[in-house]
This record gives sequence, C-alpha cells and structure tokens, in this order.
Amino acid sequence: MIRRAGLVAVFAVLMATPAEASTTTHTWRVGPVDMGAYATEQALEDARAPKKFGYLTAMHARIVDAAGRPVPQERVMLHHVFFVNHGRFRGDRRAGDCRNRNGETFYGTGEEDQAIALPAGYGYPLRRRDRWRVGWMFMNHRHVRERVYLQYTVTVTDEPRTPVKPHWISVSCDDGKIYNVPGDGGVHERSRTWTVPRSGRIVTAAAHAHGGALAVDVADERCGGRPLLSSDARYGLADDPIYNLSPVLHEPAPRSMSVVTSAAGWPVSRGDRLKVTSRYANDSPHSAVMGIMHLYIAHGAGRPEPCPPPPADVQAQRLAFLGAPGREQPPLEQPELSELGDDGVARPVADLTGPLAVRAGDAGVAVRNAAFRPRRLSVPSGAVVRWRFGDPLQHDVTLASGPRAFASGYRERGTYKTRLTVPGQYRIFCSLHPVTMSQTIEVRP
Ligand SMILES: [Cu+2]
Repeated sequence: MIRRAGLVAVFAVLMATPAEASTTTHTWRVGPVDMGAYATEQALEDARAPKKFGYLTAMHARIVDAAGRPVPQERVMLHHVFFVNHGRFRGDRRAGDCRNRNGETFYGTGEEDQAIALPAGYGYPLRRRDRWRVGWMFMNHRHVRERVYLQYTVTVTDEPRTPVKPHWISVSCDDGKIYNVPGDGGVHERSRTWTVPRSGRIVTAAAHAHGGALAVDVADERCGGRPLLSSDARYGLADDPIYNLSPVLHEPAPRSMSVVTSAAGWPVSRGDRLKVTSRYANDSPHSAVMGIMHLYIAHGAGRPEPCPPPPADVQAQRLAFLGAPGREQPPLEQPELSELGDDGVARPVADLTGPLAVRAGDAGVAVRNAAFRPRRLSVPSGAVVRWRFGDPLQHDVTLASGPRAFASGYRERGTYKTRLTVPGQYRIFCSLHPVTMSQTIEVRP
C-alpha cells in the first residue's frame, strides 16, 4: 500500500520534469605524479569524463597530496592545466584559437586558481561518449621530492540548460602562444582582434596570464573600442611564501585572475570584432608570458541594437587566496640563476664561473647534453646570438633577468636566435631545467 502511494508521488514528479533530474559533482584525480628535486613535469593524457548526457555547470582543478590536501604553490606549483573535449568522434568538437583544430578546450587555469561556475540556467553540453584529454604542467620549487595529484571536480546536471560554447583567444599565436614583455617601461599591451563566429551572449569570461600581468580585457571594436569586460590580476602580500623562495626559479604569476559572469550576458553578433588585450607591468622584463581570454558564449540572438548597454548583473568572482584581497601591482620577483650544492640544495648565484668566450660579432650556442655551451659569453651590442638545439628532451632559452626579455619556447631540435641590442648582463636559463642549465651573456656597449 505504501509502495502504491509512493508511485503516485513519483508519477507527479515525473510529470513536473521531463526526467528524473539530477545534479552530481564528481571528484577525480590524475596521477600520482612523482616530482624530483626542482623538477618540471608535463603531460597531455586521457582524463576521466562524466560519460553521460547533460551539462557541465562548474569545474575546478588543483594539486593535492595523497590525502587530498591542497599542496601550496611554494611546494609544487600548477603552472597550467587545460581540459580538451574531443567529442564522440574525430571532428565532433572543433575549436580554434590561433587555428582551427579538433577538440574543444573548455576549462583551464594555473597559478591564478580559477573555478568556473556558469550563471544559473547555462551549461556546457556533454555527451555520453565524449573523450576528454588533460594537459598539465607542474613545477617543484624545492629540493624535496613530492608525490602529487591533479584533482578536478566537475558538476554535471541533466536538467535543461542553455548551451554555451567555450572560446579560447590568445593574444599571441607564436610558438607555444608565448610572447615577451621587454621591460622598457610603462604598461605593455599586446592585442589580437577576434571575429565572433556565431551570435549569442558572453555569459562567463576568465583569463590565463603569467607573472607581471595586470589584466586581460575585451573591447568592442564595433562600438568605438569601448571596454566590454576584464579579468583582473591580484597578487599576494609581501609575506606570501611564494615570494620568499630561494632560489626564485619562476616568476610568480597572479594569485588570482577574476572570473566575470552575467546571466543576462554581453550580446555579440556574428562577425563582430572583439579586441582582446593583455596588459603587463613593463618596468622589468617578463619572458615567455601569456594572455589568453576564455569566453563562454550562449548561442542565440545577437545584438538587439548596434551598441547595447552593458548587462546590469555583472559579477566578478575569485576563489579565496592567500593575502586576499591582495594587491593589483605585481611584486618584483625575477628568476635567479643558481647552482646545485653537493647536498642537492640549489643556491642563488649572481654570476657563473668558468671561462668567458669573447666574440667580436654574432655568436652560436649549443644546447646539448642538458647544457649551454659556451656557458659564459661576451658579445658586442647588436650581435645576433643563435642557439642550436639537439637533445632528446625539450629545453628552452629564457631570460631570467637582464636588460630585455626573450624566450624561445620549448624545443628538441632547431634553432632560436635573438639580436641583443641593449648592453648589460643577461642571465639566461632553461625554464624546464632551471637549476642545471644556466648561461650568462655580457653585451658590451
Ligand atoms: Cu632544459
């Protein structure tokens, strides 16, 4: 009898909603990843997906230990993570940042630690047979070995939602989407104009940027370049442990980049030109930076008028972070060259030791056996220095500190060259092997 009464109640619920609606938050892990002393590790691998029809409404990823406790950045730093949906078959999900490709990046973050929570009523559509891949890069800041995991949480609902499509827009389409902020004063801006492929409304935006970033914003070229939205950087306070590491192997990125949302949305029409600009403090050089805007667009009607007013329900969100609300200006934290002691501990050094190779003009450097040769080089101002890569593992050439920024991007083969026109002492390292691969170049006036 009770069962029968229950059936009536269930039937009433079924009438009210098309199916038994459910919302589930999954917590999954990638790993373990064993991090050697001062090691950088990266991978692009398959990742567990919800395997059901529905909508993703929220997502977050972070580094944790075996017990599930968050690992602080001063131990192991999440340099970046991104999740790509390859869909049910090749070509099912296609997206393009600098060029179109198979797979659709739908969530990403890094040191700026962002969680995406789409506004109520929206969701990223999922299919049961979607295949996910995850790309990640971690860096161990210390001589202590660490065993860590990437833990990600995904909230999925099978309630009806207005679907959103994620678009990743990098201001740089160069190798690895990196570029350099030279360090010649003021605020450095780099922009790329992106053409909206399909009408709708932007409902969520967030940016990925590196150390020195101030903001990544979007302006509306159709309406005189007026600003639409901005993801703003916040840095920790002076006592933040991330600014008290020795040696500094990596310029600390913002503790937070804001995630902006609006349920009403910013209407955009197909063919509109949006100018994405990445802004960095330019008082000191920042090598190999990024400026990537993540836009989530709900497709539908475009602009109701040429220049509609901004939505009234805009919210800027941040996860809690150490030192919150933090500061807007980046601290001056330049990477240092270091040398490994017999005890396995790296200590900062102002200069390298060994013979100095003095050249009268252009110079070549071999990147082989995980070393730069010559290690100490002197060239006249205006000389072109060319690095030749030839190792079975990836390296890069990155300015740690010096008069002007430059960086090669990761590579195993090929060459990278730059003309050094500003005299001074250039401290250079491989950002993947910062304590073992360093070089100095003196540029004579
Ligand atoms: Cu290297």
